[in-house]
Formats: sequence, structure tokens, C-alpha cells
Amino acid sequence: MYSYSNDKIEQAYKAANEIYAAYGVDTDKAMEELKKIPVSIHCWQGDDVAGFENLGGSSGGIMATGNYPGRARNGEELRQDMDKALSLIPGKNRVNLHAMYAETNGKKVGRDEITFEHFEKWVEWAKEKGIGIDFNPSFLNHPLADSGTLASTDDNIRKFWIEHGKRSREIAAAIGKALNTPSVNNIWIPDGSKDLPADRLTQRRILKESLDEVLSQKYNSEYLIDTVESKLFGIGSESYVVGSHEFYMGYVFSRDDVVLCLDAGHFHPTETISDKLSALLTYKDELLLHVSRGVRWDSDHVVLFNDDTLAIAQEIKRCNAYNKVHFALDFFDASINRISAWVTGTRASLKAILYSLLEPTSLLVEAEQAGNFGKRLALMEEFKTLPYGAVWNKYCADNNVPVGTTWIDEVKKYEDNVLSLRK
Ligand code: RNT
Ligand code: ZN
Repeated sequence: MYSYSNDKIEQAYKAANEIYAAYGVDTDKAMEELKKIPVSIHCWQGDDVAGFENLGGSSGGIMATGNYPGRARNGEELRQDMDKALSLIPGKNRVNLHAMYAETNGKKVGRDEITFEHFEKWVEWAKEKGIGIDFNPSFLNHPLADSGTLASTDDNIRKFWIEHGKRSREIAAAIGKALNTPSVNNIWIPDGSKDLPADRLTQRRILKESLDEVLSQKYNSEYLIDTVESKLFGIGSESYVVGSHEFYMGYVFSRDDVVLCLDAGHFHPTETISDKLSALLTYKDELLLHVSRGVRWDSDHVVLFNDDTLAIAQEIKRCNAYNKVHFALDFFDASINRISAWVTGTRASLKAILYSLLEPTSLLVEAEQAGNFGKRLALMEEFKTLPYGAVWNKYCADNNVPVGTTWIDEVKKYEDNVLSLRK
């Protein structure tokens, strides 16, 4: 693979710095800003959303397809793989955990019994790196999730999941406290139906009540941020999902302290989440994004530096909202090397964020305010070829991670030395 010399990186950066300066953009400052924007990297890309419990049961209408060798099977392996991925991704990012990654020392501990101690290894690991952890209750991969969770009409099942939701918040708050950075605890449930339901309203009312109960305990917002994630359809819930976009919009707008999560793959296939950001930020000061890549019916392909990702980043930048939007990833691909999936998706996301920070936005707005839409369009088009790649390379070099394609060789080495020995 082509390996950049330091000279080449510096030369190209110097030229880029001058070109951007001519458009009123300070590339040094953009890199400083990027450093302060963590991307929350999801642990579940490392093991195909399996978790460590092996309980069977519904996978919640999501599915990682493929069986590339070397899947992480326990906490040690998953952390080892994440270490490798993190070493190839610039900046200080965050890690996003799910409750089903609890480590119970071989003991059977129910989802309604888990506590902070089952996540202490993750917390120690994050402490050493100085990074934050986000959290998710797991309403999937469990026999009691087969016919609904928080929206279940069965009292016992619902109670079980309400307790799980409460435990998860308690754990997330303890994690936030231990790491001294709020943990975003995201509630997503799969409840829905394959075919047309006759009564949608009852389940939605039940879900509202269950959420109220799960969220009833107040925690310090310096430790915990509560979010809820909507979805249009899943595998086996094609006709109806209880927690739809309108449902959760209503929920967060009728409460002060609950934040909406938009997953890029959870809407109609031609609908994008980028346009929704300014609408929501008009009313709310905080948002969680699950950045993923929808392909036809799948919502979770590896994130790329493509139009959709760029539009998301551009909108956050143009709304001046990087301090309001939590940028998390959500994809899972079991058909390729899982570490390369993490690195590709996270580097693409950070590159898109940097690209947005480098945009000469004020010139676009100026043209717009002058009513010169031809100029606005022409500038947008010309800005696409500004030398952001040189700034990205410099950012990677400054953060001591591989520049260009050389990280691919590192992943291959790791595959040969570590992953291929997992039989
Ligand atoms: C599922 C949601 C949810 C999950 C993770 C595993 O459709 O997007 O965010 O992907 O919680
Ligand atoms: Zn999601």
C-alpha cells in the first residue's frame, strides 16, 4: 500500500491551508474542533450483535448476515478487537455498549438483575484510555422478547422489561459517574408486527406507560442522558412498529429530559435524516444520531463517506450544533473483516465531520441571503473538490494513526495473528 512520507503530508497540508484560508476557513481550527467531537463506536459490530448470553430468542428484527471468521466471543476478545480498531481511528472517541455484553463470570444473571459490577471490566478499560461509554438496554436476543417487550400486553413480560430498562439506566448513570462523562442510554425496542394489526392504539398507550415507569427515577444529567429511538419497520415487523417516529417525537416533546434518537436507516428508503435535524433543533437542544447506511430493506450497512453521511455532517455544522448532537454509529456486517468494518465506518464518519467543518459555509449563506441561488449552487459544487483530503491526512498523522491505506495492512496482520486463531 502507498505510504505517505511526512514531507508529502506537510507539503499537501500547507497548500490546503492556504487554499482554505482564501475562502475564510482556518484548517488548524477545524482540526482542533474535530478533536472535541467524539464518535460513539458501537461494540456490536465486533460480534454480529450477538452479546455474551446465548439465550436464544428473537433477534429483534435485525440481522447481521455473513460468517467471516474471527468473531469476538467474549469481553476479552471484543475489547482486544476494539483496541485494534481504535488504534487505527484518529482522536478520542467513545464506545457504545449494550446490556447483553454484561460479564457475569459464568453465572446466569437475568436481564432484570444486572448491575454496574457486570460492566466494571469495560469501565476499567475505558478509564485507562480516558474515553466515555454509552449504553443501551437490550430488548432483543432473549426468549422473553419474542412477542413484545415494553409494549407487551402480558403484565409479567412487560414488568420484566421495565425492570431491565431501569437497571440499564442505573448502570449507565454509574458508568457516567465513574468515567466523569455522561453516558447516553438509548432505548430501542423491536415491538411490532409482521402483518396489519387491528389495534395499534392500545400498544402505543402501553409503551408510553412503560417508558414513564422506566424513566421515573431521576438521575444527574452529568452522568446520564436518556434517549429513545424510533423505527419504521424491521424484519418480521414490516407492517407496524409500536415505537414509530411520530410516537417518540410526541414522547420527547411532551417531556423535558428525554432526547430523540434518529437512526439513518429507520425511515422510508428515500427519506433522509439530515433534513430533520434543523426541524428538531428548533425545539430541542439535544439529539442522538445513529449514523448507519440503509441499503434497500437493510438499515445497517457500514457507514461510508457518501452523500447521506455528508448531508448529516453538513447539517450539524450549518446548525452550529456539534455540541448538541451525539454522533453514534450503528451498523453490523458479518461478511467482511469486522475490524475493517469499524475502521472504515468510523474513519468515514470523522472524515465527513471534518469535511463539514472545512466548508466555507458563510459564503454559501451570503450567496443565499443575496438571493443569488445560481452562485450558491455553483459554490456548493466547487467546494466538493477543495483539498480536504490533505487536512484529513494531516489530522491522522498528528493523531498517530495510519495515513491513507496503510491501516488495511495492519488489519490483515491482526487477522493473521489473532483472528484466524479463533476456532
Ligand atoms: C435496531 C436499532 C438499534 C440496534 C442496536 C443494536 O434497528 O437500530 O439501535 O441496531 O441497538
Ligand atoms: Zn439504531
